[in-house]
Amino acid sequence: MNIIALQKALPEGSVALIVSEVNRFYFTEFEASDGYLLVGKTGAKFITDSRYIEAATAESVDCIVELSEVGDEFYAQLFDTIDEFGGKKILFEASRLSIAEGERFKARFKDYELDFSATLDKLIDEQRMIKSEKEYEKLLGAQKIAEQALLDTLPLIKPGVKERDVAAELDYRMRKLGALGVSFDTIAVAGENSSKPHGVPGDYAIKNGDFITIDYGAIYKGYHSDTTRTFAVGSVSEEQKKVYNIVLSAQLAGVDALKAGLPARDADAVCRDIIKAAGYGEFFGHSTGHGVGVEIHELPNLSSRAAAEVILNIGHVVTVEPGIYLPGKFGVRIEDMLMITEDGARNFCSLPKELIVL
Ligand SMILES: [Mn+2]
Repeated sequence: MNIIALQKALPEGSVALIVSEVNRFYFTEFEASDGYLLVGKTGAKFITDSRYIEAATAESVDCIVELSEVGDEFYAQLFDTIDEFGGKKILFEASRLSIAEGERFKARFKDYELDFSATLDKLIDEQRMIKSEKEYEKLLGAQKIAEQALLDTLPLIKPGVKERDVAAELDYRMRKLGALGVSFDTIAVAGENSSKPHGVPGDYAIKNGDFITIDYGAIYKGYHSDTTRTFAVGSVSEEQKKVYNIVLSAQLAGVDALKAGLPARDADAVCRDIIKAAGYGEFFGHSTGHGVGVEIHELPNLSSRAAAEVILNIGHVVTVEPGIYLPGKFGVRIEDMLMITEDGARNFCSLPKELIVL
């Protein structure tokens, strides 16, 4: 369906030449490190090499699959396809093409007009933001795996256990439960390390009275999940409780505010204003959330820097993840992933959010 939607949106006489791995996957639903996807108004062809041809032929959707020719014949193959699709202008993914690749295409594609502007990126980004029911199911599949893995890992978190062991357990369990991989390097940071929003799990052994923040996700059928929870271990101080509850109220308000028509920057402001009003504004440095899909970070961004025209729409999948980080002390972040629906937003995440003391 994704190829068909792009075909509808393409300007007459243009052919999109998609070379990035992520967008090839998005459109063909087939993962390969090599390939060229040509999409014109009247057809779509995925050209790939012998390592992938058998699987690509069986699994790619809405396009013809062809084995790539070698040498100069390869370019003849591209030109034949472009001509067949009536292409005069070739649109490239400007934001994903290297300058070297662009130069290579310029040298070869003498008889066509080449468009390295943002035209194609805009079409693709607009489309990728709106998730279908099928994509929703894949994202939910990723989330379910991630949640089960965390629930299975929690009993192992206790004083003396190292951050890296928590991260490794979580990754292992996600794989065992069917994840193709992890969404990004799992963050499991405890004690003072938890004040670093994207800290790296190391040899630090968890102590009684620590917070541990776990930010992680699973990849399922090419789609990512993204969740963060902060837990207390053994005991919790009044200051920890206070900060946790400020983040929690900001996160709940952010989740509650999500709806079609809301400017992305306003979604950020809902969370930020609560943290500011509580006196912790300077300790919440990152943006409130981001889109998720075939990439862990995609559009739209829930950010104070988002343009006023960025408006949440039905089908957008975004995270809401405010945090407070007190250097040398501790940090708290709570993150859910949600899809904007006709009547608000559907939360992928069903993990509890109230402060849990492990
Ligand atoms: Mn995130």
